[in-house]
Amino acid sequence: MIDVYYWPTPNGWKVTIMLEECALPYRVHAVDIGAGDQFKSEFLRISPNNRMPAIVDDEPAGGGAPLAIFESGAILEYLADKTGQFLPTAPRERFRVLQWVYWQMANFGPMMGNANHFKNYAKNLVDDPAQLEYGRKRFVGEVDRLCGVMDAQLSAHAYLAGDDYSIADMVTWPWAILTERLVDEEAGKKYSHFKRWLDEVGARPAVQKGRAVHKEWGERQLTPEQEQARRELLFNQTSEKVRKAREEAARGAGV
Ligand SMILES: N[C@@H](CCC(=O)N[C@@H](CS)C(=O)NCC(=O)O)C(=O)O
Repeated sequence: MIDVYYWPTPNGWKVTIMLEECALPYRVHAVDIGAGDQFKSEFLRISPNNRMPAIVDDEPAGGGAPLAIFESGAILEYLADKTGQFLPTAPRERFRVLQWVYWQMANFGPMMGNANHFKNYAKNLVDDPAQLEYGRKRFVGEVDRLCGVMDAQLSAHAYLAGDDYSIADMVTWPWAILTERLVDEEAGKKYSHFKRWLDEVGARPAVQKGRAVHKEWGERQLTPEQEQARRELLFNQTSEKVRKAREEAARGAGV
């Protein structure tokens, strides 16, 4: 059985989508990142970077003790190798997929996160919204560039890594579906191949199932005080703040 440490966000959906695609049995554990669960010591033993998703496989590929893995890209690569699906073994084909997985992990995901932060979140966190203009322009611009890169690739290929659906699509789609809502409402109109791919991948039953896992956790209405506490917790995480949050979580105080 695979234990999944999860909250319904794009990085979380990558893992549930892959598990659904592979029809692997799994058990979901909530990591409420707005309430500080990512700082609990039992979670940090699995995911030392205080980020979800993470998994623990108690019947790991290769045998032995239960295996814990954090970082969504590594998790999908592991599950692909374990099941022999969605990531070829021959070097040429394998790296055709992995280069797009790393592209997402190092580029599209972080740039989407930063663009969303500067465009939608940060205005409530600074005294002078004009301070945000440089960051907004830089990261919204990067998302636009990356959508163009994807669109060019998808104009020549059915999927990101070529003719076959792979873990590269699974790590990218959960962020890509948010582009219009969070960053650029024209993205679907500007990038027709990107839009075609978004719709095709989104029509897969496993993708729909994976994305729907505990959707209700993300839809809870927070009071303004809870929302303020969530922002305090999630943004400006210096090593000192993380140390304090760990201590509070260890005392069971919540954050
Ligand atoms: N590169 C990591 C990113 C994970 C990540 O940023 N997770 C966010 C939620 S989407 C999180 O756990 N945030 C908790 C926090 O910021 O303290 C991955 O893909 O697994």
